[in-house]
Amino acid sequence: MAAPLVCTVLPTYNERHNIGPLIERLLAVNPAPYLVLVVDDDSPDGTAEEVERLIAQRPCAGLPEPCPQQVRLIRRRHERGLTSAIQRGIDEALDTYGADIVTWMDCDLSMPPEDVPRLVRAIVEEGADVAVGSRWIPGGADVAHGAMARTLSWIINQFAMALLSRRVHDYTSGFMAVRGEVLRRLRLRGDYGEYCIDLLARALRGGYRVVEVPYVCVPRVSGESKTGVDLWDYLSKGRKYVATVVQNWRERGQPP
Ligand SMILES: Nc1nc2c(ncn2[C@@H]2O[C@H](COP(=O)(O)OP(=O)(O)OP(=O)(O)O)[C@@H](O)[C@H]2O)c(=O)[nH]1
Ligand SMILES: [Mg+2]
Repeated sequence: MAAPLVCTVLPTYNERHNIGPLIERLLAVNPAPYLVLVVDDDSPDGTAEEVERLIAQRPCAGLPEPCPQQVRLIRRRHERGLTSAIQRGIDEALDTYGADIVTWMDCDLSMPPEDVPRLVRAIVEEGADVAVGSRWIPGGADVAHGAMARTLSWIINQFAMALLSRRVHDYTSGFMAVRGEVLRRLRLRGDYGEYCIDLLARALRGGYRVVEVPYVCVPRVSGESKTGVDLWDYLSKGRKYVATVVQNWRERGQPP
């Protein structure tokens, strides 16, 4: 059987200093056929220009044959938002490139790119439909965030486990690999991190095999967090997370 085409979607807003090292590290560990799709929302810091520079330096830039490892940029000029950016990348990966597996992650280098092949292996070798990076199972950890953020994450995950399923311990991970056919059926819902709770809940409800892969979340290398640093930022995002858990609990028994 031919090797599956794996595509990593990278949603970016102001990640100029992180995006180059992230792409290089991804290309170093993911065997061909492999595609990186950056979805940038017209970042004022020049993230898109940085990606264009990198693409121009690629060994197969300008050649008619497609690269076995490609890097592509989608630049959204009039749209913003994490969930819609990831969905845009997923659509492009499936419809334009025919990806078999789509992965995505934050671009702040908090999620080690070297762990992407482990997520992919969970699908290819262990038969998972959805592989999710987890900080809250043995081997995983969060050394990036302070006590307040970790406590809020623990509370929301306990709540999600109590109402939805204990098969997942990190509902707010955002570090995932998913089979293309699952993503053709389940489109992302939400604005920010709540899409992850929602997708995992619906995948479980739909009978898909969800596997957790431990990973260690490390501090952002450069630039600023979009979630925020104070309690108010966390609570206003947390409200949506709680609402998403409750919505999925209400939808239990319904098709995903
Ligand atoms: N395209 C796009 N990407 C976004 C947008 N908002 C955030 N991102 C990206 O989404 C990822 C997560 O953002 P972060 O700033 O790391 O926020 P976070 O992971 O929720 O918060 P921290 O835990 O503090 O890192 C990063 O790759 C951002 O660049 C957006 O509106 N559009
Ligand atoms: Mg982050």
